[in-house]
Amino acid sequence: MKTYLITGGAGFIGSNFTSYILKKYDKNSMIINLDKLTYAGNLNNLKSIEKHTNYKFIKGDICDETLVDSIFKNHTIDYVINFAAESHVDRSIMDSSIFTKTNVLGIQVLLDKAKKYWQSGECFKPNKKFVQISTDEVYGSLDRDGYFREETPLSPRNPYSASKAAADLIVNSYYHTHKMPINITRCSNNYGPYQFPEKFIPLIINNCLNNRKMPLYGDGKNIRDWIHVEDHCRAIDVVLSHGKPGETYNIGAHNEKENIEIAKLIIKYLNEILPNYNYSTKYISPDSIEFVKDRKGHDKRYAIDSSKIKNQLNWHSEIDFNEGIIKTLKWYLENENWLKDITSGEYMKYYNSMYNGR
Ligand code: NAD
Ligand code: TDX
Repeated sequence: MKTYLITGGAGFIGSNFTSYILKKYDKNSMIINLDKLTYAGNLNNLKSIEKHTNYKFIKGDICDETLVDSIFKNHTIDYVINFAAESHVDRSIMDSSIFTKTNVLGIQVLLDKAKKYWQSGECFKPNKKFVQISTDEVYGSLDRDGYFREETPLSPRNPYSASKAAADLIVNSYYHTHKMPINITRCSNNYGPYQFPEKFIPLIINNCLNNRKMPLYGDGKNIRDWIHVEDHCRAIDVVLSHGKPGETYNIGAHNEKENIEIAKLIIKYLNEILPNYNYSTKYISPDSIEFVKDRKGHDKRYAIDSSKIKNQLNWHSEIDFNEGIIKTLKWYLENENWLKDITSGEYMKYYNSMYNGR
């Protein structure tokens, strides 16, 4: 029986991971989900497991030392997996203060409390693990060639990725200084169910369904390397149980695509499947694509070399990109209420301030 402290478990990846672990290990896992429920946190992501006897939700901030201390005091935590973060680059360009607070100060609080309760003399108790969920963005931006490897120097270029890189350095320092059993994972762009529609793929799906244009920043030729969230969750599980303390693992599925390719693919697949659904929109025109003002400092290309986790931990991605996208489109079409709930009110304020007249 392992007790997991999952932070940010009501967000996109954290909720997928929580459900994945409970489904896989069931009564052999106990999950405590600590989440502040920011605009991105949504308890509806966890409806299928909320009544599970081995699941407990705590609303709170990872920066709250008293609260985090009490969680460690009252439970024997085996694993900490930190998903909690401010995660959207565009928001960090508008205002970066909360990014530094949550992503940098928050990790220090979590590390200090884990250290306090896990350390016994000079050593750590056996079988504990602290995994920091980082991102490929910490490596900066690639041109046409090359891949991010674990040894690639950190060179973050926007306030979000800078805060994630700062956290990585702090996490690594706890390994080198205290021998704390940490791992860092750096994954590429995720897609899949429950992703908040400020991110590119759910945003353009939601726009299509609401007869809005698909905004492509700049010339639409920036490249991201996509992975289905389920493949990411499996990789984190493998790192938790088999990752060597102190090591960083890149996670990716070799799906490098220009943003415009993704937009065209989504139009193609939506036009194939929409007639089977009860939506007033039945056809998405290729003219739905609209080029808008570029993101400031827009990173050109991300591409992950994940041979380390493949060779050392025997993980590889399993979900084919085209199949994963179709599955994701169907999920959004079948979960109209989930999408409607989070795209009224505050979301439209954000959307209008970002995109109107862009
Ligand atoms: P998300 O924005 O969907 O979810 C973040 C969650 O953290 C939300 O539930 C939010 O309420 C919670 N949270 C925010 N601040 C908090 C705080 N101070 N205390 C407690 N909870 C707080 O993000 P996501 O896309 O699921 O990303 C999860 C993690 O994975 C992040 O650390 C992100 O940097 C990393 N990551 C994301 C991607 C991606 O493509 N989405 C890729 C690689 C790495
Ligand atoms: O409206 C849009 N139009 C557009 O062209 C949006 C929201 C995005 N884009 C572009 C920008 C990027 O090139 O699409 C690409 C993907 O954008 P995002 O979904 O905002 O992701 P990105 O900036 O690549 O960062 C993501 O991957 C790394 C996650 O948001 C991070 O949390 C993760 O660490």
